[in-house]
Amino acid sequence: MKDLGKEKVFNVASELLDHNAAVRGDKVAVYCGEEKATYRSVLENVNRFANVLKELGVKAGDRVMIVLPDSPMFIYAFLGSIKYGAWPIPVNTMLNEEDYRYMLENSQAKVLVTWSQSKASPVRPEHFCYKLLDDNEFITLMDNASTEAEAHPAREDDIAFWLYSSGSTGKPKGVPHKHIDMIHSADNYGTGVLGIREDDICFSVSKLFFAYGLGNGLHIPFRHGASTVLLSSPPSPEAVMETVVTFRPTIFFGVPTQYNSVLKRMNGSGPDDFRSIRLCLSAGEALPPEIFRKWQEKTGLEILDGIGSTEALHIFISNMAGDVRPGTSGRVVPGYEAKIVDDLGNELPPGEAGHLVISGRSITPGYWMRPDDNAEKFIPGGWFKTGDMYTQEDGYFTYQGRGDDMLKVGGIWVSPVEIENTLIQHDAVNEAAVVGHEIEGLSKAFGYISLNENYRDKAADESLKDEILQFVNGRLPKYKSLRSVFFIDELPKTATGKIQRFRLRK
Ligand code: 3UK
Repeated sequence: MKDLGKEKVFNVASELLDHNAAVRGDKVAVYCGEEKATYRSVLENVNRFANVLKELGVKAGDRVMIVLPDSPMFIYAFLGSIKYGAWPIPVNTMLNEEDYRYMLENSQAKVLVTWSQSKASPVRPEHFCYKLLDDNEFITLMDNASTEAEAHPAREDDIAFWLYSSGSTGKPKGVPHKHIDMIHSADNYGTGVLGIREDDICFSVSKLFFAYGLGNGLHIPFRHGASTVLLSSPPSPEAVMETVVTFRPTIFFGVPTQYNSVLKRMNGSGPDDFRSIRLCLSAGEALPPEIFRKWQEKTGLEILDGIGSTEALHIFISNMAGDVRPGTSGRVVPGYEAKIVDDLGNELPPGEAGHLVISGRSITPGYWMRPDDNAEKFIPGGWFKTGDMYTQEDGYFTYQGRGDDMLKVGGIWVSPVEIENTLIQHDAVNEAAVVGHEIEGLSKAFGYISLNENYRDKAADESLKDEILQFVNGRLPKYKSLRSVFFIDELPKTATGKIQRFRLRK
């Protein structure tokens, strides 16, 4: 049966901007340092960006990779690409050249928007046409472009943008999202959990290149005519506190590690600094009850923990204001369904741990060119397997751990394999396995190492441990750094020779 509603022209960039520009054009949509952008000027700059793509000969469906700090330009490039019908792909700004090369190749991006000093900037794959640098002639192109543009006549279920998500093989997977996905998550979570209103000011410590940050800092506030505060610099606790005091946000989003580091710097400051905030949200990894308690003690505010994913675009299970069960991820967000199943897909009774599967309209139609992953993760009947183990009681869902070996550190996926591969580059290292252990309730990466023959007598040597730590941490981005290493005689393995990381976790 044909759903005529879905045949309607629907471009989410227009959906998020046209009405706002018409009814609240002079309202500040984006605060960023000294810069303020009204809804009207956001629309104009989004149109300029769309026109720049047109001038470059970019076609609808071409990929536009965005490696930019949180800034108004990020939003112009992102929504401008969508308006034009190209597919923007915001990517983590903290990666190294090789990561960018992989994603540029994998996505066959035609355009890269970044700045000259970024590690993405030197990459030049063959297919690639244009590099737009936020610190040179690109600015002139923007200045000279028209402030009016026609929206690409997309449909609700057409692809609008991609994100990248790390997989268990360690190679990031392209996650396409549809035009309607942003509206769906902004309505479900924005209304159902945040109760967001026009006069709210959102501040997301998590950056826009995460699905979490993108919703918090862009499509949720824009969908509801609210405002967003962007912090371009890395979110040190000092910068976070200063941003809160300067811009007086009403809704505050972070991952548990960020709450923890703000808590540790909060000496002297107290409820007063946070008095503008009416809601605090957390996602990315489970929020330890201890952090919930300390935060409430210091600020008087509850933190609402919720689980989301890149594939679902945003949060699908969450605690609600006035109904928090610390240590749980809360209840299903209206608009989604969730159940816990055994290995065969049978639903389990309350209290039993199993695989969390979800359904809802904002879920990706499938990974880009990953048929095996798609076959594994998308279950007939419209269910998506999150890869997480959960229990459920009285409708409250509790996280039990990952079904695979990926680590979440600071809310970001870290592949053990990548760190292991760096570890074994050290002369002393024979084999290595990396697992997460909890420190004060938060997951950190630890390395287990068997030493090469000629280093075996150094097994008790603390300075060798330090040397290896410095070696590996100096070669990887900071968020992938190891907390410490342990020497063991031999790594636990299966009969087929696969490292059994779960045995080291215990
Ligand atoms: C884990 C959690 C326990 C879980 C995300 C909010 O984190 C996000 O997306 P990712 O694709 O990772 C998804 C995975 O992260 N996770 C996330 N939140 C929680 N585990 N408690 C939580 N509250 O393993 C999940 O499968 O990076 C979070 C909104 C959008 C997002 N993309």
